[in-house]
Amino acid sequence: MTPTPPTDATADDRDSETAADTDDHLIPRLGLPRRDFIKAGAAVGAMGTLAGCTGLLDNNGDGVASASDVDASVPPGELDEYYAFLSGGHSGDVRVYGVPSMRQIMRIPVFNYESARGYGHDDETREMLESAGDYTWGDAHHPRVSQTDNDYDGRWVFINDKANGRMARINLKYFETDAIVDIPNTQGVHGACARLPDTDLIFGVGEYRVPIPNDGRNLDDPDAYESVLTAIEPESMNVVWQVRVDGNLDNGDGGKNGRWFFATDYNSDGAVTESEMARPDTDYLKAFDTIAIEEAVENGEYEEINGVPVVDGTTESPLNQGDRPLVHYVDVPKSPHGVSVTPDGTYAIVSGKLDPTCTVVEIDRFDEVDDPNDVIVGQPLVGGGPLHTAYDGRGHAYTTLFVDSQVVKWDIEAAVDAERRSEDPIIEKIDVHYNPGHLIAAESYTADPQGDWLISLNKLSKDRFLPVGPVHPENDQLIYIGDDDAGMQLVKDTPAYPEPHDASMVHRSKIDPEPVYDPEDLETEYVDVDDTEVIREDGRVHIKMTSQRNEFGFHDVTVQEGDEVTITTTNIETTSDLLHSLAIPQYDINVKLAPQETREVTFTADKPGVYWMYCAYFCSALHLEMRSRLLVEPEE
Ligand code: RUQ
Ligand code: CUA
Repeated sequence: MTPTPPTDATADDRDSETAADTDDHLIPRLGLPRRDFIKAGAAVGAMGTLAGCTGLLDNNGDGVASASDVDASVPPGELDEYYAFLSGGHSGDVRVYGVPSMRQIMRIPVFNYESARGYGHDDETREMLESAGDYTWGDAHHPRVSQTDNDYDGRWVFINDKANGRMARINLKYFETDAIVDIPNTQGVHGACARLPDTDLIFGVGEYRVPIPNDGRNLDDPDAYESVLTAIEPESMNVVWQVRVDGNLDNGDGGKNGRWFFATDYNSDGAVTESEMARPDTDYLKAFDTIAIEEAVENGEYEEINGVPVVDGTTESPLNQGDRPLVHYVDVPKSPHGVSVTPDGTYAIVSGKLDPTCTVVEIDRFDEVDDPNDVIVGQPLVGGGPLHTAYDGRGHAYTTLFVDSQVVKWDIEAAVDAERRSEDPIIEKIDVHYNPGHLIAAESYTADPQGDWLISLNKLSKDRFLPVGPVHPENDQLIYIGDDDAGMQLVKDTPAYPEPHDASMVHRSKIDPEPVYDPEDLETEYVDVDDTEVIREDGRVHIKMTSQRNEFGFHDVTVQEGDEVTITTTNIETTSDLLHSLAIPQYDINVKLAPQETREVTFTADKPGVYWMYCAYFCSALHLEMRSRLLVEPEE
C-alpha cells in the first residue's frame, strides 16, 4: 500500500490555453470597441463588407438588412463575447451559455444533487444541502450577478429557490455554489435581486402568504396569512431583516442608488383561489424604502420571529403613517408581474400581465407626492400578457408578451409623453416561438446595457425541434437588437431543458474564473504524496490519498463491515482540465476532483465485499485502469 508515482499517459497538450482573450472589447479584425461600434449607428452601413462583425450589414447584398445578415457565428476554437447565466427552474441548477453562440458551456448545480460535479456527494456540499433544509430539489428562478457601482463585478451569482424558500450564492471564482440559506418565516421565495449600486443586500421576495410562524396556527384563516420581503447580507448570507406586507409579493428589482427596492403584488386581496386572486382591477407595486426600514430595525421597531427582526410594513402599520413610510403602495392594473428599473435609475417599469399595459413609475417622485399613485408617469398599451421588461441603454424597453407570443420594443420617454393606454410609444413587435416569460438583454440590469443581444426565454417550443415525446424542450431565442433602423432580428433557436426563468448576461471581460483550485480556498486539507495514510480508531477509518493519472494513492484498502469510513483525496495534478473522480459503486458516491481540489466523503461500510473505487472522468489513455479496491470484511 504505497503511493505510486504518476504515469503521464496523457499528453500535456490537454493543458491547452483558451484562445487569446486580450482584446476582448474589440470587434474581430476591426479593432473597434464594440460598444462604440454599435452605438455609432451611422458607422454600421459603412462596414458592410467586413466579415465577422456583428451588425446588420446586408451581407447577402439583397439591399435589405435581415436576420441572415446578422453574424452570430462563433467559429470552432473561438470564444463567445458574453456569459449568460440562466436559471434551471425546477431542475434546481444554473446553466451557463456563451452568447451569441448559445452554446451551453456549463451547468452549476445549486439546489439539486448532481453526480458529475459530485455535488451533494462529498461531505462539504452534502452538509451544505442538509443544513439548508435537506431538500433534494429546488425551483431556481432568478439568477442575479453581483455588481459594484452598478456594473457587474464577477464575484457572485445569487439565485432563489421558490419551492423551499431559500437563497443560494454561486462563487464565480470557481463557478460553484458556496452558500445556501434556508429563510425563515416565508414560503415561495420568488424574486431574487440586490440592493444596488454595490450588492450590499440580497432580497428574497416572498410570494406565498402563510401564517407566520407557520406552525399549525391559523390554518384556514387566510386573512391571517402574510408575505414578507427578506434582506440577506451577501458575505455572511445571514438574514438581517424582514418586512411583512399586505397582499403578496412576486418579482422585484433594486433601484440604482442604495435606497429603493420594488416588488409587484398580484394578490392584493390575500385570496386563496385563482378566480379571487384575478378579481381586483388593481393590485400593487410596492416600493420599499430600505434605508427607512434599516432605521426602524436599529430603533428596535420590530418583532423578533424565529430569530429574525420582522418590521411591520402593512398599510395599517404606524411605521407607514408618517412622512417617511417604509413601504409605498402604488395601485397598478390587474395582477402585475415583472418589475425592472431602467438603466439610468429614473423609472421602475411594471409589466401588466393581466392588463395589456406597462406602468412607468418615476422613482424620485416618491419623495414629492402625497398620493403614491401620482408616481405613475406613463402607461403604454403594449399588447397581450406583458411579463418582463429589459433595456438596451438607448432609451428603449423590450417587453415579453406571453399571450401574443411577441417581444415588443417601445420608447420609454415617448411613453411618459403619451396619453395613458396609447400605442404610440411602440416601435415594433417581433414574433417569438412561443409564449415568452422572461427576456434578458446584455447587461440590462446594470447602468450601462450593451445593447446588442437579447434572449427571449420562451416557455413553449411546440414545432421548433425534432419531437422527443410529450415532454418538449423550451426555446431560448436569440434576437439581435443592435440596429434600430433594421429592427429586431431573430437569429437563433436554442432548446432548453426545463425550465429557464430569468437570466443575466455579462460581458466576458467582467468574469475571471480560476482554471485550477487554490488549495488555500478549500476547507479540506491538501493530501500530498507524502501524506497518504490510513488512520484506524474505534471503528472509524480515515483514508487519505492522492488522485493522479492513473492511480489513487492506495491500490487497496481493507475496512471492517460497520466501519465509518472517511476518504480524503486530493487531485494533485496542476494541469488545467485534468479532472478525476472517486466513484464507489453501490455506495452511491461520486466525488469530482478538479486539479488541486481536495474533497472528503464519509460513509458507513455496511455492505461486505469487493468494491472497485474508480475514476469516472476520462482522464487519460489509462483512465480505465485508474481503480483501486475497497475491501469490506464481513463481521464475524
Ligand atoms: S417569473 S415568467 Cu419566476 Cu421571473 Cu416571470
Ligand atoms: Cu482519473 Cu479517469
